[in-house]
Amino acid sequence: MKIPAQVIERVRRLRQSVEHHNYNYYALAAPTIPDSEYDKLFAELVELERRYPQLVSLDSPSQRVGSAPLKEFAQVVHRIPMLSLNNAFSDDDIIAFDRRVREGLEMQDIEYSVEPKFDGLAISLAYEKGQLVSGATRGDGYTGEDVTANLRTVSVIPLRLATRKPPALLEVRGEVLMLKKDFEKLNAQQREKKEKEFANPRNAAAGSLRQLDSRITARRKLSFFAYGVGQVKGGNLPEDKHNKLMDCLVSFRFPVAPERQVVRGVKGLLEYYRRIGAKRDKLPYDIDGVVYKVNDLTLQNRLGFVARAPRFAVAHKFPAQEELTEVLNIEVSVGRTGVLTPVALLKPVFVGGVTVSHATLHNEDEIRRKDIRIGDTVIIRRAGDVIPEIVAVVNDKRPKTARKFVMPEKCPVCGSRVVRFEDEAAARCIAGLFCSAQRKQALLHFASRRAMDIEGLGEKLVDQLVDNAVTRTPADLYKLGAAELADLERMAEKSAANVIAAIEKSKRTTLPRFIYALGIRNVGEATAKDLARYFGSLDKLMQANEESLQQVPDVGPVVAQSIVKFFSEPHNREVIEQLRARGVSWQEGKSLQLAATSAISNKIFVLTGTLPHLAREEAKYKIEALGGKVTSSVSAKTDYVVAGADPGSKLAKAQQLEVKVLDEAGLLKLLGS
Ligand code: D41
Repeated sequence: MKIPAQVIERVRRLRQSVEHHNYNYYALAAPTIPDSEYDKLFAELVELERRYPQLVSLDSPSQRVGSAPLKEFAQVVHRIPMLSLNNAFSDDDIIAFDRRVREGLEMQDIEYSVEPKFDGLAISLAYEKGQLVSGATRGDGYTGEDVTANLRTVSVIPLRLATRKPPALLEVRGEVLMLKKDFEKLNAQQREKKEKEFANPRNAAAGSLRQLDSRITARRKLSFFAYGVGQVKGGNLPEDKHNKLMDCLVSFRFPVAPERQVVRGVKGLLEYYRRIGAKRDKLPYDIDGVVYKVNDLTLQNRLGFVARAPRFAVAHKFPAQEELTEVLNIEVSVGRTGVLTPVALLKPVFVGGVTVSHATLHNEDEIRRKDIRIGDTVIIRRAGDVIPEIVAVVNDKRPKTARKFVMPEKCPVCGSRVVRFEDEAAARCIAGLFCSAQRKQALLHFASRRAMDIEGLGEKLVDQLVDNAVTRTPADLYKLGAAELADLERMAEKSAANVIAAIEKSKRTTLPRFIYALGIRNVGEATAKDLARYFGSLDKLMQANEESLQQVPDVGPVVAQSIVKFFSEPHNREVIEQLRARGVSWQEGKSLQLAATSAISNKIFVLTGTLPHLAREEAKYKIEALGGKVTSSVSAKTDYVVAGADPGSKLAKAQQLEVKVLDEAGLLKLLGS
């Protein structure tokens, strides 16, 4: 059957297009079309190849689907050994490396090619006359395993070099890895299938590459970056500079680290290290350092090797973000709402730049899912500013004495019953404010900056107040005397006086802050604001039933129920009564029914400078109570700028943008009071 010329052309185009999008996705981590579009192109290619089987060729992207499983991997001897890299951990190590290079070459100011160090698996790819013929793992550097079938499924590895004059033989070396987002997706799938999750992208890549059934590898999304060449015969590859050699690989359509660069001297090296280090968490792949190579290939040869590593290159490692340590115990901490959170007590370990001795385990299900036991050796990770977490257990290191964790049936703090509701992952102590742990947390929350803002009332002080039975409820704070405080351990007279002053100052507050400070379950700062704005007064809020509560924007049945439950508790009503009796007060507003029709509803205000009578918070509250919004910077969208004394640049900006400017009197007039 004769194949129409358009079909041949279309197939050629489709193959090019599919490879192009593979490259964008895996090498640049910047896809330019949605996955669904890619799938359509791929399906069309497969369909044309099904209709015209003569067109199928081994280098079509449709052939990257894997083949029948192998019994075992064959051994491959690397004709040129795949060397290892020496590691360096400090600036001094790098200064010494550069000195050795300069002394070895009797030269100054060396040019280096620098690149990220991918945390993947080193492999070697052999191309004969431009066709991929074999691929192998690094193994011990001298012999590896033949994983050709698996590597053919990695969509970003060229099956054919993009050149008309390919070398007779070209061996390309690089790292196979899994992008962070593909790792997350794979683990989500594993979770769904109730199969074991991978500890990190590197393990996932290793597990995928070492499959005897390449059809499994094909389903895992692997990526690849080239970092060098091995054997070369023929062709005219650049022979002078490493960076030019890499440019040539790019022209053959190999992915090469987009972050690579050429720098000079030790200063250039260290600057690069800091720059990449700062970007590390944002990169689409895991890296564990950077690699520096003398850029001149002739100079590389002159420097040669020591033992199994080149003198011309070094890996400058980042502080490890993952370390092994032991779980000494699993303790339980009680939070403000009574939730019992298991916390792993760890043998202290230095990871990601800090010493870690605790890791939260979230809840029982999480412990069961990861099968973490007391005595286990675990992988602990700390990435960026994220709270340290246990990634996985090292199963072969589990001692016989390892013990499973059991959630206590009694609260470890107050001894009350612990319950776990069916629809919740959390176990809770049911004692509420009778539990001293919950009382402490409730007090800390009450005093926190965004609630009543009592400066100086921190964890240590609250612990003492509660443990010595000086303070049981937030209302008790307002009858504290300086003498009582000064009696406490480590409390100087001066700081006692400061805390008393801060408590006094907090009496004058706003309704949203007060509602938030109560610590009603499911009522955060934003909900507290909405409630205050809607009801205008605490009494109205306290009287509201579930139905009227759900009239408030963003308040659903769960939140409404928590609120009703909170205010129906006699103890809570009593504490609120005492707080008011002891002088806690705020300006009440009108309810939203009025605000909806007010002149300022949805108008945008910016406050600047000091107003003669109103505190900033009060002015803000009054505006918001009538449905206005207060933002912090002046733009063309601003309706009013309210300016007091020493207004600063916001006033100038308002005048420049011709935004209406009000003084305090003007504001009050507008608000109708
Ligand atoms: O990204 C890497 N992991 C990486 C590894 C890299 N960027 N460059 C490397 N360069 C070399 C030399 C200088 C020996 C050609 C390497 C490795 N080697 C390497 N990877 C695993 C063992 C050695």
